[in-house]
Amino acid sequence: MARPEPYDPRGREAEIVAALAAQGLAARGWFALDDGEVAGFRSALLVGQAGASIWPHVRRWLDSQPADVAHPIDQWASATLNAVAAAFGARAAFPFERPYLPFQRWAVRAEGLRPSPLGILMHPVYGLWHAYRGALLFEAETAVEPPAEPVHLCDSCVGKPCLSACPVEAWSPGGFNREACMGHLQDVRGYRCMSGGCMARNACPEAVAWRYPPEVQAHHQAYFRDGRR
Ligand code: B12
Ligand code: SF4
Ligand code: SF4
Repeated sequence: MARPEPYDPRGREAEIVAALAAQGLAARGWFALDDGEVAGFRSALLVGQAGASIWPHVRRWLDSQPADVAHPIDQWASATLNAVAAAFGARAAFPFERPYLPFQRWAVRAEGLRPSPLGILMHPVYGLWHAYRGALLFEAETAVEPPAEPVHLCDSCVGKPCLSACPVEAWSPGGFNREACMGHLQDVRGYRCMSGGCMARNACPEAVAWRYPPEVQAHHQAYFRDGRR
């Protein structure tokens, strides 16, 4: 099939956004790619989920797959975003691909977000309850305005309860102590974190309506504990 000529992707923005939304995905913001940042590409659209918006789509997709899908969310994202990319002459890039692409830095550029004390970027609407599922890379440049700096909810948070809710104090200003967290999750005492999700993340009083449902959090925790993601 003939390769489409590079075109300004924002000219088709409404179509791209609609194609993503049909799969529970949100266009999170455009950013310019610096020279050679990803060879051959000049602009990109960051793609993510708001709350658990992708979950019904992942479940439906899984119903048509063999029982032993190793990484359900990543494989669904790959199938879904590669199809959208093909329809728009783009290339899809993913947060799980190695070497890792700097998705959080891209989010800072595209959305102006700042990190919470947990390291997870804090969104003014979705709080800690969002994630990046990929980016659509385009060959042509497009006009990109710097993102308006959103309110950083952590600035006005009294007491910062996220920092004191972890039973093994895995979070500190020095970063995330992955070993302490894993040790707890692998112990029977980690039952609450395994079934209902990370207690530190759930201690955040912001964006409660966007919190992932317990079964979604349990899914993520099981993959996290088993080192599968
Ligand atoms: C490896 C990895 C981990 C490792 C190590 C994390 C680490 N801090 O080094 C482990 C397994 C411990 C982990 C845990 C978690 N992770 Co993680 N992880 C990644 C992954 C796949 C690669 C990170 C990386 O090395 N990137 C490459 C470097 C070059 O890019 P970078 O943007 O500069 O990455 C750096 C920043 O993320 C930086 N960082 C952290 N916070 C901030 C904030 C700002 C403003 C900046 C500039 C940088 C920064 O640390 C990274 C390493 O230096 C990313 C996806 C991705 N491709 O980025 C997800 C990602 C960062 N993780 C994510 C999440 C949600 C988690 C968990 C909550 C668990 C989970 N799976 O739900 C925990 C949180 C623990 C924590 N605070 O670190 C999300 C964050 C979403 C968000 N809202 O910000 C990401 C973006 C995945 C996604 N699909 O959305 N993770
Ligand atoms: S509890 Fe407070 S400081 Fe922690 S992530 Fe939520 S808003 Fe930010
Ligand atoms: S999952 Fe549990 S042990 Fe791990 S950081 Fe969160 S609260 Fe702490």
